Amino acid sequence: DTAVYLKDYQPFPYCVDQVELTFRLQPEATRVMARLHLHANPARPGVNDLRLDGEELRLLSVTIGGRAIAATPDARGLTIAAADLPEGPFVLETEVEIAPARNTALEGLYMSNGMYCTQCEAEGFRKITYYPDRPDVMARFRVRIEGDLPVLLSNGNPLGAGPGWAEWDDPWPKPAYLFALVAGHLIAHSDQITTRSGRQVALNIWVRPGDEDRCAWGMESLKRSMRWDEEVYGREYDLDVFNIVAVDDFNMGAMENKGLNIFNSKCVLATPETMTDDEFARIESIVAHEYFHNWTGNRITCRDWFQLCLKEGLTVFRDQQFSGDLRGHAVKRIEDVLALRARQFREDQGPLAHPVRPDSFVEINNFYTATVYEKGAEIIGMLKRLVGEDGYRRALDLYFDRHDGQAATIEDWLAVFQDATGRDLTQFSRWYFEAGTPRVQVAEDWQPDLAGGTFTLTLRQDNPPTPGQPDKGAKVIPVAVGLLNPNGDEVLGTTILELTEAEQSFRFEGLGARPVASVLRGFSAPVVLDHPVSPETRAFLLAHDTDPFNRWEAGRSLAKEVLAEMVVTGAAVSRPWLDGVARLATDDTLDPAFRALALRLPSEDDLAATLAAAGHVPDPAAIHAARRRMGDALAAALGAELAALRAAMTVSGPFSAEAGPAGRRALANACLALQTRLDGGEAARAAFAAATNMTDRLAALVALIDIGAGAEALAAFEAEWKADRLVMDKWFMVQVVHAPPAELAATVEQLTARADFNMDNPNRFRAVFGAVSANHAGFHHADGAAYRLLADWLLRLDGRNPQTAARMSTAFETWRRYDAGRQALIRAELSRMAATPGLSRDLSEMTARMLG
Ligand code: HT7
Ligand code: ZN
Repeated sequence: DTAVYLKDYQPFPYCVDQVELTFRLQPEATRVMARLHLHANPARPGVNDLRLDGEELRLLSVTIGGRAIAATPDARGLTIAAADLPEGPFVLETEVEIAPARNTALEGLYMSNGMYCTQCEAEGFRKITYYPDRPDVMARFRVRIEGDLPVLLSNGNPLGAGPGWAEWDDPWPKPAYLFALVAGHLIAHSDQITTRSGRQVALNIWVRPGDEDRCAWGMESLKRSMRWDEEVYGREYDLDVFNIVAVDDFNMGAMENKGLNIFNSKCVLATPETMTDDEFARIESIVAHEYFHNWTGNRITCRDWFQLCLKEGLTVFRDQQFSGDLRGHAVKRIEDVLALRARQFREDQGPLAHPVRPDSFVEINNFYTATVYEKGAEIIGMLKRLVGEDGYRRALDLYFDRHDGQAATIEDWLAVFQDATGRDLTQFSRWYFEAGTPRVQVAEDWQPDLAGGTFTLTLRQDNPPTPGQPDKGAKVIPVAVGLLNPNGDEVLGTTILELTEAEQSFRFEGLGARPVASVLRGFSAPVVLDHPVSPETRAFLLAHDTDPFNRWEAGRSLAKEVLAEMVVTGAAVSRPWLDGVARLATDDTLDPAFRALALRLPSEDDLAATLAAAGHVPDPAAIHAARRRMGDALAAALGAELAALRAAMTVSGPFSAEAGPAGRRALANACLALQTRLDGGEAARAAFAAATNMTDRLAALVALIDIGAGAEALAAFEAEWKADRLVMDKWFMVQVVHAPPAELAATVEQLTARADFNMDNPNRFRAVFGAVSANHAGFHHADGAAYRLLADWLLRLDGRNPQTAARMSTAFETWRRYDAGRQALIRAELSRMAATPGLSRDLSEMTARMLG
């Protein structure tokens, strides 16, 4: 399969003014009639054939202006020779047959539990009908659905409906990837909202009967998102109806189809009994994310798929702002940075590293990555920091004014910032075009003098080589800095230092005494900070930093240093860390959610990355053992305070998923996990039995599994929830993530042999195999059993759902970190997958890139 290159972009030679689609739904033989109103595109003059994308379609007829055309499709589409096309505007009609019931790839039109649904981003529409399936071809869609089902939905506003049919009209021109259709026996949880200009909008969450009591949180989240976008970005909704549908079989979280968002049921359905606080928060942010796409993605879309970060980076940035506004910015920032480091840094530092705006791909589905999404959002955060609140607002207003209705590029995006603020962004644009995580080294110098002393911070940046990009120039890196005096008072409030050269020094005068520097406050740039300071200074910042992110970060850095020392030299857990974290955890003046985060130990994968970056070969078993020792020491240090803390965090009254009570539960459950290491599971057993919500119940279950005492609780959990797919996914997942390393492969074999393990359901597959690699010591067990098992299952899945198989193959992306033995084992699995006949384009691109 050949690569597609950004440099080869050309506008499509034809414009589609209007599309009329008729669907006659049948599981094995759905008919799709398409009428396309076309005219030549003046932006691409000349004599041009008309090339339509189309895959896995049975072509029944093609006509132009009512006249039949003899056109023979190939495996990827249909070409109509220029000679067969009239001079002026013309109408092309096609009829095809497809089989949604046999579509296990969940791309195009497919069936999930008897319901028809679609997934067209990125290139799924070509599995529905012949069409120029590219985002810069925007057209108005009118859709007629015929089928023996009570609910028939598509994009836009309803035009009319009767028994067995419905028609929809979307007044907003859109690319085909935003097309959607849903048909089934569905029930709506309905509400409404009036936009600030007075438009009445009907809101529906459509679910399978029985799930209607799980929609209230999703609906609340939707209404909050709609209000927030009006208030913060001045963006209003633009149709009479906004539909959300929950689907059980779905490759990702959700999809922003115009006026008809489709959600993985896991990402929208929630009750306190079935979903944890983290899942409630996730639902809130995904509902917001998909809603925000209505402006950043739908009204303004991407010219081509290389520009994916234009909509995804911006929409992630917006959903992060929204969640911060609702739930508190400090805790949200820490959570976002944890996720960024766990997924994006890992990607950026390995063989799959790619620029936020890539310049080539084989399979675009492989580029829905943490780099495009999360690093894309970080770049916007840096832009905002550099141009300020007002500059950002002016730039965004200009973006919406200038590009509404268009398919835009990153150059357009940067131009609105330049035009709105006057700032030259030429050097800044490297963030989009160059891969890799910059490393910023910090050196301090203090010169006492009569004027009160001079403190100098010297910052040095290194931009490491990444695949295809050996040399890189200096980036613009906003480094937020604050200075504290020895009493912990701030002597310099947060100030942005702009690092634009390989090395720069910044001087601060008249401070009186040597200050303590708090560097990269708020994680002001997505870089690895190398700021060598003593454990005492870290402990000081953990106790006193006025920037909450850096206060947490001080504890985190200290924990990593201590853990690394424990792994490498077998040292004991250090006192400054234990005392500092214990003090923070018991400080009632602090937000419980923040305290819970301070108690969380660095993950084993994170530690492996840290050790590898420091030139060590990480030993997964030693890391696992050291981390357990560290948890035990923390439990012992807090001792009897754990029970008292839990009691103080009791939440009374009816369940609420808001940040306040969720934070209290988070701290209580962090304490329960530690307590369980001391009391043999007594408190956790009681907590499991008494729990009235899934957060507390799952926390108690995990605490018990972690000490090898989970059997009884697992059986009780299964007995209670065996009929509930979403809850049982958690039951599968916790057993794999928390399996003792040597038992991981056997645990997976036993779980996958069960009748309720269904590999065609991505949630269930991910519950088991996503958890395999999350169990770091088990996945990297020296016998290689887990590597083999995962590769076997990825190969099986690849034949049915290549997109999910390829995405999950990233479990292997860190393979070069490990010792020669493990490297050989993983290389063998990657090579075996790569050499498998009939491997999908998706998985073959991923294995090739990982093998380098
Ligand atoms: N824009 C969507 C990305 C997407 C997707 C979603 C579901 C299934 C397959 C998909 N391929 C691409 C989701 C989002 O970022 O909002
Ligand atoms: Zn998105």
